[in-house]
Amino acid sequence: MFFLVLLPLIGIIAASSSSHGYAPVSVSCPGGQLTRSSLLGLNPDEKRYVDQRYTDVAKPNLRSFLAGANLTDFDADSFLDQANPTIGITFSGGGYRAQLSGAGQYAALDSRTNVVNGKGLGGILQSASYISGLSGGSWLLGSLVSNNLISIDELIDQNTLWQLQNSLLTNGGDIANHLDYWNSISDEVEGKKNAGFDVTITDVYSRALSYQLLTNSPYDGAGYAFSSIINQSNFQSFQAPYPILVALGREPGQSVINLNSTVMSLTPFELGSEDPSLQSFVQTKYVGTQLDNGYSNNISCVNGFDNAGFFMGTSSSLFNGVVLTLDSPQLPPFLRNLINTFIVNPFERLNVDVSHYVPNPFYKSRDAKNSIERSDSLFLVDGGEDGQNVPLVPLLRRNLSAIFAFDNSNDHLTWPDGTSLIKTYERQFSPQGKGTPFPYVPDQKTFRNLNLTAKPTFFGCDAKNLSSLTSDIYDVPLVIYTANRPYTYWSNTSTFRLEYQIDERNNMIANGFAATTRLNGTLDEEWDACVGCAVIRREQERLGVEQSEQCKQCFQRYCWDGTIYEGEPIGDNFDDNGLTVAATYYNAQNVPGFHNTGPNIKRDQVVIANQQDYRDEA
Ligand SMILES: *[C@@H]1O[C@H](CO)[C@@H](O)[C@H](O)[C@H]1NC(C)=O
Ligand SMILES: *[C@@H]1O[C@H](CO)[C@@H](O)[C@H](O)[C@H]1NC(C)=O
Ligand SMILES: *[C@@H]1O[C@H](CO)[C@@H](O)[C@H](O)[C@H]1NC(C)=O
Ligand SMILES: *[C@@H]1O[C@H](CO)[C@@H](O)[C@H](O)[C@H]1NC(C)=O
Ligand SMILES: *[C@@H]1O[C@H](CO)[C@@H](O)[C@H](O)[C@H]1NC(C)=O
Ligand SMILES: *[C@@H]1O[C@H](CO)[C@@H](O)[C@H](O)[C@H]1NC(C)=O
Ligand SMILES: *[C@@H]1O[C@H](CO)[C@@H](O)[C@H](O)[C@H]1NC(C)=O
Ligand SMILES: *[C@@H]1O[C@H](CO)[C@@H](O)[C@H](O)[C@H]1NC(C)=O
Ligand SMILES: CC(=O)N[C@H]1CO[C@H](CO)[C@@H](O)[C@@H]1O
Repeated sequence: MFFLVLLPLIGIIAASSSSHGYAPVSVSCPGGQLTRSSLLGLNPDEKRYVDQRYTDVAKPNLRSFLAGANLTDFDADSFLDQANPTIGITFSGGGYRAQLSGAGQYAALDSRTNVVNGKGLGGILQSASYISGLSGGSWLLGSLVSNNLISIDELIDQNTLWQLQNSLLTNGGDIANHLDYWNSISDEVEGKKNAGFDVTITDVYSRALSYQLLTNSPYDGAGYAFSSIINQSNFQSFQAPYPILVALGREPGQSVINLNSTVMSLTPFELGSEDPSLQSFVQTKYVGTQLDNGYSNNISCVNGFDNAGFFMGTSSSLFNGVVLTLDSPQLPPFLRNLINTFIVNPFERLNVDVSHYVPNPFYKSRDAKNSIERSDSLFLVDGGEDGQNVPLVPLLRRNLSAIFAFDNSNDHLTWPDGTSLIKTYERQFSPQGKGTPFPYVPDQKTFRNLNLTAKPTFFGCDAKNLSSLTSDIYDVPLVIYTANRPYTYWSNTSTFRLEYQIDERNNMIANGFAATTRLNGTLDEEWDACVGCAVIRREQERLGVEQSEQCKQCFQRYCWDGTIYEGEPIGDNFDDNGLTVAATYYNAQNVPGFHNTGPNIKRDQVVIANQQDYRDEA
């Protein structure tokens, strides 16, 4: 028995020394079934984490947010003694545009952000139970949680992560001058192959991504497992919302739309889907292990397949294609051959975005109920490919009171027009969407012409009006929708832009901050109170508590009231509601709150006022 355990270990040690730990390794199996049915409810480890976080961290932070939000005729303490409002935050895809806009949106919700002048929504991040992201949003979320939930201020100050002036592909130069970089990537991917695993373009691309997103860990995260984030101090002390990266199940040669997609959640504890096409989860740490009905019939199991960069690469696999532009004689032969396979083989080329999870953890030789369980391979693709570019579905399955939905999609001239929300709204009526009730939303024309992307908009403001969607109306979240919008910068940069100078990066972040804070609170000084009204709304309704006059007025300003726009298209109205004309960014130092420009500006760009000062005033 001893002998049997040692044999695989020897192979592994050889593989990992050349692959910097990117190759999965053999470990002894924990025993028992490593998969579980989602019909039994939430993963018990997740539930323990989220419950304890709620009591120790989220609720106390919500208490102080509400106490500081200047809500009139509302006693936060006595309300929270009887109610438990819960919050989710979700970030759309859209490449670096989404990552950077999302970073500003995240900073606006983070109480650690040093707000120099004015108001943010600091404390919402600390009050949230869940946070999800897909594609470019998964780069944001995956990078932050893999770095112990670093704040954006600190990330900018450290100056090691997100050095986007170095292109994703070349790491800041041409291939010939960066052979070390390419040799490392090649060795790492080859190491995984030598350990017996399928490798695809996702592996190459994931490693390249990691040199931007996981720079702080040895070999840029080559050995960093997504399951290991629970060992970080922030998770150990329940400071982090529970993170969910989103990808989709899709077999090569197939296509997905919102109505038939399998939405997969990639979390620190488990990976899988509640959707009827799977209804199963596997322990993240053991992905890569050969399983039959969740059992290993080998004494050794696999760890390390769940590389954090590989998970982010899976969620954003639409970008795999950019690697094909690298066909260069200077690349290491292993890499050149791998890339070449995808260039010359038309089928592979068409499916270049497919990430291989082989062996399929959900495989069942007996009693397979669906095509995923019948297949020996699991194929995952970019979470946005079904048009649901804001990863709401996993949050909808968790009955939150309010969800902050940040949409940095490219729907129209690289601005969002509500398409993602519409897809999620429609999906609830399909068999796959059962159990994901989502409030009514209008069509794209209404989003654009009634200014629903021009400022934050609330959907599902009145639970009673949701009764034709579900009988559990208080379990449907109120959605606080914030679309990318030019407040201080033309933030509609191309999805496939792979390089940003540091000042451009910071301007994108600052604009995301402005979009989330109503431009430093200048467009509505009651904005934080209105957000408070939205967060408490469902629990007030559940308890039959009347809204205050202030909250009613907030809802008149921010709720979509059911109107559908029937007139001629007006356009984007970038100057509406007094919102900044983006041209002012050229004069960014004159924009309220932005002490911008010049090479040395870091902190002040992102943040606007000393939140503590503001809190003390309140
Ligand atoms: C058990 O796992 C080891 C290491 O992964 C592998 O080499 C071996 O083939 C497996 N044995 C069986 C019976 O699957
Ligand atoms: C967390 O750390 C402990 C102690 O180092 C280790 O045994 C465990 O495997 C780690 N857990 C994960 C999921 O990485
Ligand atoms: C999903 O629907 C699309 C559009 O109807 C179709 O092309 C595709 O084959 C379907 N995929 C699956 C997996 O059913
Ligand atoms: C969410 O609510 C539905 C309907 O009330 C319930 O069936 C389900 O178990 C709840 N899920 C969670 C995670 O609380
Ligand atoms: C950005 O938005 C402006 C205004 O709608 C538009 O003119 C421009 O073409 C957009 N840029 C991109 C890259 O789509
Ligand atoms: C209220 O419900 C109706 C359907 O019963 C729907 O058409 C309308 O859009 C909803 N209004 C709002 C504001 O969600
Ligand atoms: C949308 O904004 C434009 C431009 O400011 C304004 O003219 C129009 O009245 C607004 N529409 C609504 C419904 O508020
Ligand atoms: C709090 O709200 C009141 C009434 O809306 C307003 O007069 C006051 O200036 C606000 N205080 C702060 C600190 O925003
Ligand atoms: C620089 C600047 O204009 N900051 C403003 C941000 O918002 C607060 C509150 O609305 C103002 O007091 C600051 O002057």
